[in-house]
Amino acid sequence: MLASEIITQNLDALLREAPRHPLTATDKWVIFSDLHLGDGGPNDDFLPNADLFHYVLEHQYLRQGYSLVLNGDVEELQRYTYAQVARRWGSVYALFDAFAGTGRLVKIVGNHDYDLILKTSKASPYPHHNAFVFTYGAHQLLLFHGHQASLAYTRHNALIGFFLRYFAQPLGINNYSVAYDSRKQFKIEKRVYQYASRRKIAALIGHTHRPLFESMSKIDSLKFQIETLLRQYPGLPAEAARVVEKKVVAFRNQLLQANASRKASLAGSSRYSTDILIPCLFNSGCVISPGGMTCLEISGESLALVHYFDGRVKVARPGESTGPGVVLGDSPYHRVVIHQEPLSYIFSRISLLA
Ligand SMILES: [Mn+2]
Repeated sequence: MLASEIITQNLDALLREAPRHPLTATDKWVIFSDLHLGDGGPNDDFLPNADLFHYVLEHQYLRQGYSLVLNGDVEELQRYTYAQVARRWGSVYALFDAFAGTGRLVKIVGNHDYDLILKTSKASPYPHHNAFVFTYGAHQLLLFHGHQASLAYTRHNALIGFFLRYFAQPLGINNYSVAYDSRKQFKIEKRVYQYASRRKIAALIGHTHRPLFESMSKIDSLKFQIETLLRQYPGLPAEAARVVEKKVVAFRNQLLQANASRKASLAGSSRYSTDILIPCLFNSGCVISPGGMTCLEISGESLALVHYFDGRVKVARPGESTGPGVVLGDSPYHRVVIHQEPLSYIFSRISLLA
């Protein structure tokens, strides 16, 4: 069987077997992935953004009545035991407990925390899923971590528990995952994109650590917004024109910064096919970027890609910054909405274009 057929079967099974939740006007959800919680030591990828994550999850989401989806790679169990992670990050688990206690937590497994669903680590108190589906009328938004679109994992799937238990850990083989290599990222994104457009659904993943909105990277998204504004500009009354001018300049500066920080590589490209771009692929990014963290939000029947960062941290990669945004309370943390669209608009475009 062809690789693409195996992956299609895999993703069809996820779509068929996932728990479903119908979205309504009052639903408020936040989706985070790729926290990679470790033991708090110097190699713990979560540590640098731990305070940012804790603050935002508590103030911005728990207290404001959101439900939480954790879309995989929450625990870094390829390098640490669950007990080590739970011991160090009790304060984070206390927040997860608060969501779970009111029925507001959905936890999905990724490739780095896969053994939680195999029950090899019995300590985790939460149910674990391979995927989750939001329905919106007849439309479907499929949430899964994303590694299922890689054939390496597909081949391992049947044996993965056995492999982890009896070979990987005793031999000290921790990492058979994708490197964050842009060609591999692109391949996974492309497969999920092709699957979602063929099934006329929206797919929401993590795994590649690259935030995407409507199949577009941040660079594409900025270009798109500049174009949209320029189309509105001619014939605007003076006052509205000035608002648009300011926005275009701000987006233009962000775009120049973003372009300067990364070479024109696959990582900046949205071209999954030579045909029209279908707005069917979303990625929440990750919590462990040096430039802060990103997530996806559903509220008021809209979907938004949001970036949070610590204003005190001088970012090594300026392209990650997205403008000052809004400062949260008296914290050093900033919130920037990168892109937001109504669900009805997203789904009607998928239906019509795919
Ligand atoms: Mn992953």
